[in-house]
Amino acid sequence: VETNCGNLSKVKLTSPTALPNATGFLWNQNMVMQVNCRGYVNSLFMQPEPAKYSYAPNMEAKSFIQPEHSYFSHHPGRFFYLKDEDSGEIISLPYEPMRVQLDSFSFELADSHIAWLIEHRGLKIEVKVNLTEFDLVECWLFSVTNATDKIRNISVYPYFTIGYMSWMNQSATYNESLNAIVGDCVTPYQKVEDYFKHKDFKDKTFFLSDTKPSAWHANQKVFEGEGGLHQPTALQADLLQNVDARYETPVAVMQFKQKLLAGEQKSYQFLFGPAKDDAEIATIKEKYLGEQKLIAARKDYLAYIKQGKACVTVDSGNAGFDDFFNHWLPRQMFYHGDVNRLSTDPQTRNYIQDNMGMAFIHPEKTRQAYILAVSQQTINGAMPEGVLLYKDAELKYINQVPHADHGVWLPICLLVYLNETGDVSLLNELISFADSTEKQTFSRHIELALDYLIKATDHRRLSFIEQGDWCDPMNMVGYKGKGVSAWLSLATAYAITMWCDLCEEYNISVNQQRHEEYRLAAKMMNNAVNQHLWHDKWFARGITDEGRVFGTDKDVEGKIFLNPQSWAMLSGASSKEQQTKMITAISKQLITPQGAMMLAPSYTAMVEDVGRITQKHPGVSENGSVYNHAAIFYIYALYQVGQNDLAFDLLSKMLPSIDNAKVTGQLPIYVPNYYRGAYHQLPEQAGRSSHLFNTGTTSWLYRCLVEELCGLKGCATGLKVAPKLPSSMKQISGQRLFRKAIIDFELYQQSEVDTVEILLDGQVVTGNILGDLKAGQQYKLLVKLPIVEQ
Ligand code: CEZ
Repeated sequence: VETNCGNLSKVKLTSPTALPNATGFLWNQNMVMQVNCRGYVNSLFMQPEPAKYSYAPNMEAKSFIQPEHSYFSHHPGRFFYLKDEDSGEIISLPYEPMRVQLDSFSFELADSHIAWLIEHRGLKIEVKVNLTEFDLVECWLFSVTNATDKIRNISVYPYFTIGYMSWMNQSATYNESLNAIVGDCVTPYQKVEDYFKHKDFKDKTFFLSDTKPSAWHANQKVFEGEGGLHQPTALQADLLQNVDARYETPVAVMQFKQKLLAGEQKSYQFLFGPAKDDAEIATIKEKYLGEQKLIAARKDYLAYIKQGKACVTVDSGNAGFDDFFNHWLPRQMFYHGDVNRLSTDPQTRNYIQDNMGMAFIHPEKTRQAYILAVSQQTINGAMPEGVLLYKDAELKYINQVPHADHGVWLPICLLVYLNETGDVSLLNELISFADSTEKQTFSRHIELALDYLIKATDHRRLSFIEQGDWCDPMNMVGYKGKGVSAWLSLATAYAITMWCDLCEEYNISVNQQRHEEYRLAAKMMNNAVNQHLWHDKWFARGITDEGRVFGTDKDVEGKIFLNPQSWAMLSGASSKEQQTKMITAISKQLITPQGAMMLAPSYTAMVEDVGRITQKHPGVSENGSVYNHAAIFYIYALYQVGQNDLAFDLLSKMLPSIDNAKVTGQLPIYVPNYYRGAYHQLPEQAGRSSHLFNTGTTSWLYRCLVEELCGLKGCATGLKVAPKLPSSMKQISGQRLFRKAIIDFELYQQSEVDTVEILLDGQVVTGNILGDLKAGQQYKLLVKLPIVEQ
């Protein structure tokens, strides 16, 4: 694996077998594709619910993208068979399905395209794919150069999976006027009302080329024949037999017979995607087919991805670290904020946290999102399970399960928006409710959410958990209506405190008496957690419907959970002394080379008063993986209590890098939702990446970089300077965009100073707030920090 920094970052993998599951991803508002280094692809588009156009060979259940996705030989992919007509040798590119060892291989991930550079027996091949800014189409370019001094006769056969489209009706054939293979189907349904919903579906899959093929094939089984995908029977003939698929599984294969003179290059352009009808395919063809059009589309798509530039760039001297924070993390954060993980009903907590990240990129989007979220609150204060993003969207899957935590996120995440923008006008926006046209200010919406949370507590003032809190699958702790959550009680106390602090800091006019009551409520909840859930060295996770306290040393499995410890630090429930004990217990039981596990030991059998989480495989997802979302809460909490070295150490462990790629199996272009845990139970699998790039981690990780590590955090009166450099990082420089001012900064530890010294454009700053930064102006900030001893 290699990376190179600079304006256009690229990550390269030079073997198809070293990290066989390594992937990159491309997306736009309407589709996403995850591309595996060996040629497999997972892709979906929105119509407006997620749908497929390149299917697996069997009927798939609809679900979110799976962790540790498994690839198999007939897995959907985009492959190219290549026949040397002179020697008869056949290979497949980029690697699957034939798995022939290639002379050289490079899988390259850039901002807005994914490419392979391959050499084999004197042929140089480049395969490149990009998406467009809005349309539903993959743009592929396949170029082959004869690098020898002899004439070469070859056949190129793109093999694009259409797959098992439908049990009702499916077919595919070559359409001459479009110069495309077009698969067609009827999305299966049984209810008559679905007919009307499906009527306008894009039930066609097209594979279109700029070059007329010598022959084609659209029938997967016949193409493969007895040889299998490894050695397809159809490739034995001089020419493909132009075979349709009539209710057989469709595929898109074309053959291009080509003579290449010495040094000659030949390129083929292909367009692949879903469409409603031939007219739509023709429109896409008109828009994107042709060299100039492709170049223009690539440029626009790059410009779209570049909109994800965030507010900080850093130079720490560690190229991998810088590249990740300057490039890949903002890119991933932008994906979350801009397209909401391509869901039409994102879970409310995800929506709010993903949009917290957007405050570092396009805060006006955060503003809109937060207004939309509270407009779906009911007048009793309850926040919805998910936020519906279009008129006919419905709450589905996990959003039909009652979770008790949705009210805490807005008061917690709102501060980032205010800090980045200073825009207090948001708080006075008048917004209606899901079940009432009555309008209330944004502030009032937040307070109604807090009132609801405060009421949703038991006689001890602990928060009911219903069928889950932040932890989705902790569904049986309180399903009978009694069980309570330590984490949610702490999160509620934290949300209340954040809200009261924010109002004070930003001078928001409030009902004083109400705010005093809020402060008191937060204190009482913290006290209740201490009284009922502190167990000697750490906080328990909750009390079940049966009254059993769990997440303590008495348990054999699930003894200690990370979240209650982190959030006790945030909410102010824990004393210094307790914190020391918690940190020690976490270090002993939860820390692994990839970071902090979410709980330990992982459950190995169902616990009926805890729930579905205990049925997940040990070390996977919430059952004790290094679940990065939980790990970043801990890191953020450590920063709040001054544990800067420890925070940085764990943050470094979380970052995907070239060094840990062998263990994680992924490339350093996104932070995954988890690394396998159960470190002591299943050490062999520990550390493996989930390869899932959907995760609430991104915004918090970026927040830690900007507000904590660099300590360049907005506040009511300007930009607060309070870096938290660890002992191992003696300096960091970079550029911070803040309310449209540009600040070039250098932060370094220096033995001459024993207190922080701040210079702005050479002038000493008293206090640590840069008060009157002007939009459009560029500044030079120098911060000298006392040396932090190891
Ligand atoms: O989904 C995430 C949720 O999107 O799990 C987090 C939760 O806070 C996020 O909102 C922790 O539970 O079993 C399940 O239902 C899983 O919980 C998944 O839905 C989980 C996956 O990691 C999705 O990426």
